[in-house]
Amino acid sequence: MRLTGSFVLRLFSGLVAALLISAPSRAEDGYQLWLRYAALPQAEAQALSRQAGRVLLPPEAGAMAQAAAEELERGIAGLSGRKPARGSAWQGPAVVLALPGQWAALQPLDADLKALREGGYLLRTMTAGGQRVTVIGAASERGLLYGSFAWLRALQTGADLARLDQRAEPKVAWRMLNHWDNLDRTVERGYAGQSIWNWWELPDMRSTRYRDYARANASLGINGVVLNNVNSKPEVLASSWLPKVAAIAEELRPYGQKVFLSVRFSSPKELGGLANSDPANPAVRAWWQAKVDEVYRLIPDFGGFLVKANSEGQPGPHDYGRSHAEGAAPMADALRPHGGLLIWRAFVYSEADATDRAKQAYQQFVPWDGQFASNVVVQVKNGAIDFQPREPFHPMFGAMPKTQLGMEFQITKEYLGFATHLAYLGPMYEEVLRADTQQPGGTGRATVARILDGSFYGDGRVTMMAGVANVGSERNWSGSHFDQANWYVFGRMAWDPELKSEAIAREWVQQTFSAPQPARESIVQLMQGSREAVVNYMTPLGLHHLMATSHHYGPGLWVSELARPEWNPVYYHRADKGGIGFDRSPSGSNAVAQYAPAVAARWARPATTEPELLLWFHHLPWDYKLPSGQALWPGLIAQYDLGVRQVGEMRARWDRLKGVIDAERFADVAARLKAQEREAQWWRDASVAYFQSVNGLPLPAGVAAPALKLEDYKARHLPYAP
Ligand code: GCV
Repeated sequence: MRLTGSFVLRLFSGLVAALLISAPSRAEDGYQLWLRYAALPQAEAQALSRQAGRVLLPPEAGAMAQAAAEELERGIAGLSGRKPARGSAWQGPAVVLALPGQWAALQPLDADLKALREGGYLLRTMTAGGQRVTVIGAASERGLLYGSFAWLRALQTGADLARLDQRAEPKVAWRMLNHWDNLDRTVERGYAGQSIWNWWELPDMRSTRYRDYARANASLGINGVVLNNVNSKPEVLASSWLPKVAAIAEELRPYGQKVFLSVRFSSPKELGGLANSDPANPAVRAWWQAKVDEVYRLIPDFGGFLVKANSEGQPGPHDYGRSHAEGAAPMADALRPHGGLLIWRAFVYSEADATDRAKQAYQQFVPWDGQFASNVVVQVKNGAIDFQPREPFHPMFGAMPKTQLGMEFQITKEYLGFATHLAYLGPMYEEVLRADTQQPGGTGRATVARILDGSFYGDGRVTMMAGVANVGSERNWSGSHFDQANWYVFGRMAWDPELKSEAIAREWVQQTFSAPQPARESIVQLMQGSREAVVNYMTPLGLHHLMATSHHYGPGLWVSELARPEWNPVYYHRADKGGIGFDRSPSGSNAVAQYAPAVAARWARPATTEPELLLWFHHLPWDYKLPSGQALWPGLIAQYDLGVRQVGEMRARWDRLKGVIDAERFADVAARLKAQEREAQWWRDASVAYFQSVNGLPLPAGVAAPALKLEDYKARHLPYAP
């Protein structure tokens, strides 16, 4: 037999492919996130390499299309075992990256492609120009990037590739991560090691993690990254610092992400040496303009600023007797000519104001509806207190129809057990997004999701959803493997706030674990119940902010001596001999009045308030009858016990996956669940012991006494908690 060169080549690549497909999977340390591209079963892998043997992109493709093609190559190689060839000639089965007018054979698609919104894409398997091709089409290169990731996701989540026909567009314009990363590389509320940004070594040294981080973000459609902590330092705007920012911008740019900076309101005075930072001072306005111009000279596609003002000791316009809208104006005006965005946070409460903290942001912002400039988005936390395991939706949503409001979720779990406890936040985000504010001013249902994506108002406003990042320099990025799912679900819901958390969990699991279907489904169920378990063992029935001082890890229900009333858990639970809960009904702080009338009426009465929010809105006697028929005291303990049991069930579920999940990740998750079970019991016991010390009631029959005395729980301190 004569061996021709091409025969040898085919034999060789066939062998390599077979080896790749049958090779044991590499060690699973979590670095690859959901972009593992683990080998498909053999038949599917072969079908894929037949269908996707080539990736076609036009020769003049720019950086984002190149990044898309590289990802396709990486993904196809991993999934099928064979790296596709790159080309621009129309021949053979191929995956084609297509913009309008680029491929003669795809001309009939041009109108559809042009109609896609920025970032939108179309995935279609079809015959064109005599070839069977998979088209990833868009109106711009950004859509090609997102479409490529979406196609790779479809490959791994059971889509019928032979008949693929999907079209998707982002519903929210700005899908952002907010890093609370400090310039010294510490991270406020970060549980995944040091900051990913190695500021000291920038701009010269650039970690390869920057690109991998950008790839992960792009796979979700995230298009904006605030690099630094909202508790900002003026130095971030120093001329000597900006080249570092520019270097990161360069790394993220091919993956479609713009960089933003958190800036300190008092920068004109502190960095610029001006007499003050009063927004009405013409010198202050000029300073902001000059600084912004300087930033854009270095970073022409710079995104804009994020500002925390007059909150928790940060300077702000109130220092000069001005409103937030007045305070925002100089920065907004400076950014506008460059197309920059100013994101102004509504997380404000004052040390000098005795009003219920839950009411303060609304009071400071709603009267100024319509006063913010067109390039300002007011960023509102999901609830009116602070990223609690459960909060009712923030009353500002729907209450400022003439202002662009954006969402701020927290991905890092400051109040939900850090990276130690497993809590999938999808159900929490979904609960908030689907809440119906019942506010007027638009058409259709006024859900938080529709207010955020602008469809309720239908006026083309700027829309935005931000998540406080949980990314750090730990090998697995998020501190724990399951916390990756929170980054993932945030990004997917920012793309489309109406997606369902369970479906997102399912697709994350499919990409993250190579396990048989029943095992994967078991993980999905574990995830879906996990946040409710945390609510039950930490803050059931609408209780909130009962965590230990400053680090917020573990119970601190008894804390009452901190300088500001609203820093103390006793401020929130208000437990005494007579009852428990914060009365926000008309007989109390009347925070309910900040909601639309129908919602306010529902939450004004205990009988019509959902049990999950009962003690958020009402102070009730210990013998108050819950809808379950139980009195409040035994009912509350039952919730704590349920939470502990739920974690036990999560742990047992995980333990059954031994041998099915790769050993490295199995062991890490198992260790965390063990700690979580112990700490759920700690929460339950400390809470029961404390409340019993206040109400003097006996434990209901059959209820286990706390393991230790209240004093022992009080004595437990965690001086080095992150
Ligand atoms: C960045 C909470 C956190 C703070 C955080 C603040 C904010 O209070 O505990 O660490 O500061 O929220 O969102 O500004």
